[in-house]
Amino acid sequence: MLRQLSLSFIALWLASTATYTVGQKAGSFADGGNTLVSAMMMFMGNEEKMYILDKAEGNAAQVKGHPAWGSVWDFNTHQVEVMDVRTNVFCSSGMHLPNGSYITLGGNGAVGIGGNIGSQFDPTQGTGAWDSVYQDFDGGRSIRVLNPCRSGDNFNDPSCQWFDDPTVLAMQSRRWYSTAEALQDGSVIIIGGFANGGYINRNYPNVDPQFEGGAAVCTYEFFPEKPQTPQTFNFLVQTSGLNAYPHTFLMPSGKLFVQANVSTVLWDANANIETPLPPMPGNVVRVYPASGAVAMLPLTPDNQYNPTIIFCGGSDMPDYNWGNYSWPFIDTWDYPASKDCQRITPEPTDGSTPAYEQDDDMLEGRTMGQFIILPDLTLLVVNGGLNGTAGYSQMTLTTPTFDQMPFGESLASGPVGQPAIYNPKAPKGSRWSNAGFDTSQIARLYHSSAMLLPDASVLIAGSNPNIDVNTSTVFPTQYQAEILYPLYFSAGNRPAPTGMPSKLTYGGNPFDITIPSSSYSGSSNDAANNTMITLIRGGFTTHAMNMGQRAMQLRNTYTVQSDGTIVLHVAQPPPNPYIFQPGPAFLYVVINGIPSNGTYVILGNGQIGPQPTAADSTLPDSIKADASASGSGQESNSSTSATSKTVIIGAVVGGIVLIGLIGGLIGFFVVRRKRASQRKQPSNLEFAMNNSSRFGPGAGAGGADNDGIYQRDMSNAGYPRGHGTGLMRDSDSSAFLPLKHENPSMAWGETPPNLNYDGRVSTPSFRDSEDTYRGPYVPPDDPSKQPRSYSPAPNHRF
Ligand SMILES: [Cu+2]
Repeated sequence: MLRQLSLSFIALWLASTATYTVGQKAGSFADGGNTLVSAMMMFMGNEEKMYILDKAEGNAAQVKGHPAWGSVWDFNTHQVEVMDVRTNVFCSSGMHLPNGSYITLGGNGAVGIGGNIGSQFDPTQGTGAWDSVYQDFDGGRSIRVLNPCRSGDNFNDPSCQWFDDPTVLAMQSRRWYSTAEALQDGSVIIIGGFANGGYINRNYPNVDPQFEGGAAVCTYEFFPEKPQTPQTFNFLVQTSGLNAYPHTFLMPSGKLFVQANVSTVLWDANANIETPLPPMPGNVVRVYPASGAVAMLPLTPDNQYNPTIIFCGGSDMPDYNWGNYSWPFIDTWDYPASKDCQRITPEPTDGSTPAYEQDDDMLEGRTMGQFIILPDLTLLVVNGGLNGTAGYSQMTLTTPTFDQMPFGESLASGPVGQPAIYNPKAPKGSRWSNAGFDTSQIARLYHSSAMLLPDASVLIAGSNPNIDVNTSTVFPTQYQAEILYPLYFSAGNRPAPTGMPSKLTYGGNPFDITIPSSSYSGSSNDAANNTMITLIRGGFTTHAMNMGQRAMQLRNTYTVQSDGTIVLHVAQPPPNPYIFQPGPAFLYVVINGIPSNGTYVILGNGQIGPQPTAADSTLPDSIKADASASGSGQESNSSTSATSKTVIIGAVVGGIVLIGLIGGLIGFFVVRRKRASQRKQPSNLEFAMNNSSRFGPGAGAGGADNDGIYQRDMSNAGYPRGHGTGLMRDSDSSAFLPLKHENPSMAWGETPPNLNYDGRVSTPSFRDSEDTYRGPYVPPDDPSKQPRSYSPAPNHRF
């Protein structure tokens, strides 16, 4: 009786504490919750928190008395909280730092209702300084810093919030649609963009490709700031117009592979020397707003860790059709997106000349398709549309009034709801498959995003091809997130490794990971042979890109014990930080194609600067057991029904008691990253695919290393512009804390600021800078094509 009582009590408690139930059916989409802001940008800050950013717009969710454009999503509970972001982060770039913090770079000027220029205009910047309704500040030069926190942290503490104050920390140039790429020392190069924007980065005819009257930014700079002023990157001049968000990847040599428009280059950014590579076959444009899916293929021992870049989809619209800052010159939504895929190995190890190689076509054309590298080293493509391009507009050259626009402001049509898998190791002709994937009913077009989750599922969110929040148009502002479960979720058990490290080094001593026999099935020797240890960095996602996304297979050998336990001997990453830049990633063990949950790790010493390296790990020989050893795990998920697998993930309502208890145990942490450096799972713990309890509240607390504060030291470096460089110090696992500017009068308060950009005081005599670089395009030979109802496009239009 007592037992019955307590069981029913437990059942009741479970029922009352379940925040949601999901079926983790392989290939399916499940509810991911409401992101409160439309997820234009996302990054996974640690094993718990996904940080989400939107443009400043009229979201219903409020923070500090204004619409929110930042939020944080909890992986365990799917609960979302708004976060205050001060500047307009609209179409910024972003990157991790070596200590696990993230920065977002640039954005747009302040806007108000309807995307109009903010109520306070800054003529020195030609854009809104602040808006009295949305209360956003100009984000054009912002460097926003976030130190990811965990559930046990106090999110009200400033160290868990966005640092966003360009009077303290800012880029040298305004940049919108810039690209960020991490360098081998953990610093970040920031490339290109618009000063003020539009559909594409040019006037037409394009007589001023370098400056476009002040709208184009064909330069690059660094974070932390270098003393030199931003230098011109000639490639951006050559690719003028279609050079926003240039696809950029650090190569093992230290050069950067950059692709924009239909051109490709290898670039030594230190010397600013370019080596041209072949043009893109078929003139397929891959950068925004063609927005092909682009990724670096996984780095593996088989390919000697030598990068190959893959480009899929985008658009082969002729050059004229792309139009200008104001709009495209054709009705893009009628133009089929490309299905073409090309690969290139920019630095062939055999000394051959780099060349694009035709790869298998995608199963359908996609613009705004996005590659997500999965832990099993296949590539998922999600989101996007069959036709058209990214961007949005209220007209085109050929559709001159908004009421004639068939898809509202969207310049794309035909959302593709079915994911597909690209297997880079499969023989040519068989690399693509969408078998087993459901089709989402949510259109994910412009300003959608996707990111790998620690449990190897994928969060898919966002979509808003609209100038402001619009929930009634054909492709509305989307707040509904989904979780996509890749096909390996059909497995009955997942590898449940113990001994996963929290830090990795460049070369040095190998480490052991233990796999209990209960977490796999079949022959132990075969399983050991069919094991990969993969390091996955999801990066910073926006605009169908994942800046910084990178995947690497670590070398390993194994010892199989007679009871089926597999001990993996794992090499550290190769001793070359150019191959996989320092910073955060998730470490997975993949057995027979089934990934474990990911463990959050930091590669490198956590500091910006030269990374310590040691000799490449030497591994012991593999030792097999006799043939009878086998795993005792379930072979496959006995039930694949979405409804029969009811899972309790997280426990928020009734679990508050539990969380409180954990909180009491771990104490009150203010500025701290807690990582389970010695996180160990009980060896008999089974991880069914639907078991996410590993990442339950406070999971990171055990064995937390209480590292020091990672902060900017403003006293140790020159500050030529009153902001910028600082030395990073201390360990990898603590907060990045930008210090306030020495002059407190320059810090921004809650009220409209006294804006002072490097001493340039606003004088309201300058006309709207729009007029200086943007006007209606009048084809010289056909005046009748002039749009009928042109009004200067505000700089936030796209
Ligand atoms: Cu955008």
